[in-house]
Amino acid sequence: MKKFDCFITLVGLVLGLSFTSCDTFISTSISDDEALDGPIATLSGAETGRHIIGDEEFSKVYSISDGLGPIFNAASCEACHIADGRGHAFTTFTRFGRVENGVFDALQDFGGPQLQDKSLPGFSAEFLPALANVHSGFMAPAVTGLGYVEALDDSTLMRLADPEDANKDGISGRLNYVIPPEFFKPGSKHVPVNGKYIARFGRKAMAIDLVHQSVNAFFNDMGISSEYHPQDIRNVQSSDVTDNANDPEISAKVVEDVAFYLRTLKVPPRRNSNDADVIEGEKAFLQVGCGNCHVQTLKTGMSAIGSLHKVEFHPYSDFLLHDMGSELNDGYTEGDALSSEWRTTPLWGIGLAHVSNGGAIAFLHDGRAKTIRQAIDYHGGEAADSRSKFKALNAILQDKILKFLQSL
Ligand code: HEC
Ligand code: HEC
Ligand SMILES: [Ca+2]
Ligand SMILES: [Ca+2]
Ligand SMILES: [Ca+2]
Repeated sequence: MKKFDCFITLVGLVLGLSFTSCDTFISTSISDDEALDGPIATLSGAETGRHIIGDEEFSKVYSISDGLGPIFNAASCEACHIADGRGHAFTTFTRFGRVENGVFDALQDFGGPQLQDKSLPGFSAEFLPALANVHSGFMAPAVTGLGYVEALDDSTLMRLADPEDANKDGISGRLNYVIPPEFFKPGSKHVPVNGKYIARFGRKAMAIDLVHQSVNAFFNDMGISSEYHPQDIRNVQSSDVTDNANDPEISAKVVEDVAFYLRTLKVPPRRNSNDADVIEGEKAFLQVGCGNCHVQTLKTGMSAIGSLHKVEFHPYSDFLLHDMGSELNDGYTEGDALSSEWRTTPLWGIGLAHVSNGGAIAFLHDGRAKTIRQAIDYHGGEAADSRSKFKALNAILQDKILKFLQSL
């Protein structure tokens, strides 16, 4: 994506937010070794071609006649996943629900769980219903390297999980098993348990694969029905009907091309990995236990894409749910995840956050942390011990850990 596309995306983003150009968010000169977007270098010609087609779909700004809305959060994927990087405070959306006697209700009859707070002219947007007593902000995560994550075998994730903390290191790590959508096609890497499948995408790990995630994103974030999800969105809080665009608004191929684009995005390029401070910083990172969740190296299983077939990669995540303690417990939840549980955010690319965010970088699921140090401060629950150990280090070693993270 070029800066020009980004400008269009932001202008198209939301009626009312057109005052700004992409320069606010993307530094003016991004060299290739700093860019988050771009295909895996070793793709075949045909794969690269399809990646480019998917890229166009990912940045396409949907209009009324394309089927946008009638309620939505933004008009393109790229509006939130700017330059394939992390999102922004102003594209963060809200999900809500109600907790009563300890039981969570996603309030589906009242527009839950996702608040589509924008609408086409002539339609009403959703509001947070009075019944909702819990809500969480969701900021878009970076989408780099996701094909490697998708290519992990379920058995790898199952091996990492330790729900009962059998090894007594204070860290459990759980999987979210979800009922698959009708269109889900299980492959050999998937191991169903009682008809449910391990989900690995999303901040609470609710999507099984990239098609699943993309179908949900088109529908919930943009109000776009697809051959995978032919029924369009409508505001159930009102008597509004759905939009005038014929359903399905996009074909299965568009969804698959977008998923293919995500699948074939390169991993964020590392910088300064031979720097002595960075090397020492990583040692200290592992010593204080960050690496127990932010796992350095994983290996993919079988993949139809040669570049993703049985290769090692370094996401600095185990893609499991962890209890992060009371400060990160918003009361809101999804699937089997507890409200205090979040999926370990991969740390690859974190040092390139400025590329997609400009000066105002935000961390954690809702962007509440403005610096990496603040993000660490919010770690509690299973990560409390690791955070204490980090804070007990002298300032020089702490800085080396931060320098290491900046190299990712
Ligand atoms: C309004 C902002 C917004 C729009 C538009 C949007 N996303 Fe997202 N995206 C998010 C947020 C927030 C999350 C985290 C959601 C969650 O945890 O369930 C997310 C998560 C994802 C993930 C999972 C990443 C991971 O690490 O697990 C993928 C993949 C993704 N989006 C793809 C897309 C695609 C494809 C589109 C367009 C069809 C799209 N998104 C549109 C905000 C957005
Ligand atoms: C028990 C597992 C666990 C341990 C141990 C852990 N983390 Fe995390 N980390 C997480 C989870 C889960 C999140 C996402 C929390 C959220 O979004 O609310 C996260 C988020 C982060 C983020 C924010 C990433 C982003 O892009 O928003 C940073 C930075 C981070 N961790 C660094 C560290 C460091 C440094 C250590 C060691 C001092 C550490 N973590 C130890 C689980 C862990
Ligand atoms: Ca629509
Ligand atoms: Ca809604
Ligand atoms: Ca429609």
